[in-house]
Amino acid sequence: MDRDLTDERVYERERAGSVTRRGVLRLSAAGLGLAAVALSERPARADTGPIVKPLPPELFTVYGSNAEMKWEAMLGQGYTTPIDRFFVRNHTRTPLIDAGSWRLRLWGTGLLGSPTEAAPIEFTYDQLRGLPSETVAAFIECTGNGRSFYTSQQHQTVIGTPWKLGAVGVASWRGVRLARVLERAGLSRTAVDIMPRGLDDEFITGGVNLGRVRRPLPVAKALQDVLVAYEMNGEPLPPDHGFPVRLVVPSWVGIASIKWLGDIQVSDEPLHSPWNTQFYRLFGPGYPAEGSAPLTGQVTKSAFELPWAATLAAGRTHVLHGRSWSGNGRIRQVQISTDGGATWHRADHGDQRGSRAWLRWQFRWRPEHPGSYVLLARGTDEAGIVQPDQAPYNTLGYLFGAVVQHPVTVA
Ligand SMILES: Nc1nc2c(c(=O)[nH]1)N[C@H]1C(S)=C(S)[C@@H](COP(=O)(O)O)O[C@H]1N2
Ligand SMILES: [Mo]
Repeated sequence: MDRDLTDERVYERERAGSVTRRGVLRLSAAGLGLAAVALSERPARADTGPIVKPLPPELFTVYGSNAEMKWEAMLGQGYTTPIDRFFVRNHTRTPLIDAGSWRLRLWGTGLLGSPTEAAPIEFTYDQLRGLPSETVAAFIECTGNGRSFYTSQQHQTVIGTPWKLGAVGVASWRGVRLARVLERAGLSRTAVDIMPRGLDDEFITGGVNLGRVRRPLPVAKALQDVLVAYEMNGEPLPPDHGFPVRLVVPSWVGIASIKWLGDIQVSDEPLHSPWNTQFYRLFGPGYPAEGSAPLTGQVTKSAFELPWAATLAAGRTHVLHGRSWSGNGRIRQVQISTDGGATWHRADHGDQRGSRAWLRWQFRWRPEHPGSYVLLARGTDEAGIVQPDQAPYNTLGYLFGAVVQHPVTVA
């Protein structure tokens, strides 16, 4: 595989090269102005690497500060992804935060009285936990999930972590509605954008400090279904997934779900950060120089709960398991092909738990003859979107929604 694709730092340097001079000035000014809040809240941590939890090779493939789940690790599991195998995507490293001294701070011109960053409205961890809670099953998926297939299936060069399909997981998230927190903080009717920001280290790339990870979210989405989450699968959020509190922005690109949430700027004007200007847009032929509009919803995808590549016995019936999901809502149907797409058969499935998670399915397959096979799974979502054969090319390799060709040896 191309060297650029396996090295996250090369990826970041490449992207930094495309920042305009004006962009750099604006961004570093923002980075400086916003840098000071978090430091006192973060105790020093032992240098255990960018991710805290164990990353055994039977569960994960590791790329620097990121780790993707191996899909065979979902075989025999329940509806949600257990925490021990949920993928991790860190721009820098997992911070260890003390929930007792932690505060969620809200400020900006979109709140009544325009509280400033220096004198924000604050919530403690216990105050948030004391508000009425809600639990939602939702996937979080990296925008670049499936990126490596641009190269292996479409012979295109893309920049970024070469994920297969494992940069996705579904958890049962519990927390308080962001709408309720904004209401309590005094949301003004003139507010248009919010900018949640993490307490992890500032992100430095190509010698440019882009400040702490933050990405604007329109108020309309913030009020719709976003959760300020403090529990994952019934446990307090683990450090790698955002302890003490993260946003869960259902159905949207993973970057929206800011971990280690420290503050939220609420603004009566549109907000910008590198995470909605430089990154998380579509760039390349057919797109304007500044890229597409900022990305929002995820595309439809399907994955088999099989090793990559898998080996199966000839002359026996195998029950193939898998899952399909879509940013557009529920999955209506899943079709399987074992002959390279010449014929398609409906997979069996039950009901999907909610419209923001995934559908589990199975398909019985009896390969009679030894040899090399390619398995295909193709989902159709409730918007009628059928996974295509080709994903539209973009240089950063986002939103790979084409049918993935899963290699299997029958022996
Ligand atoms: N503060 C902060 N939030 C973040 C990130 C980060 O590096 N820092 N990564 C984002 C990206 S790109 C993704 S895909 C998801 C990954 O969530 P997970 O690590 O819990 O799977 O978190 C998002 N939230
Ligand atoms: Mo991501």
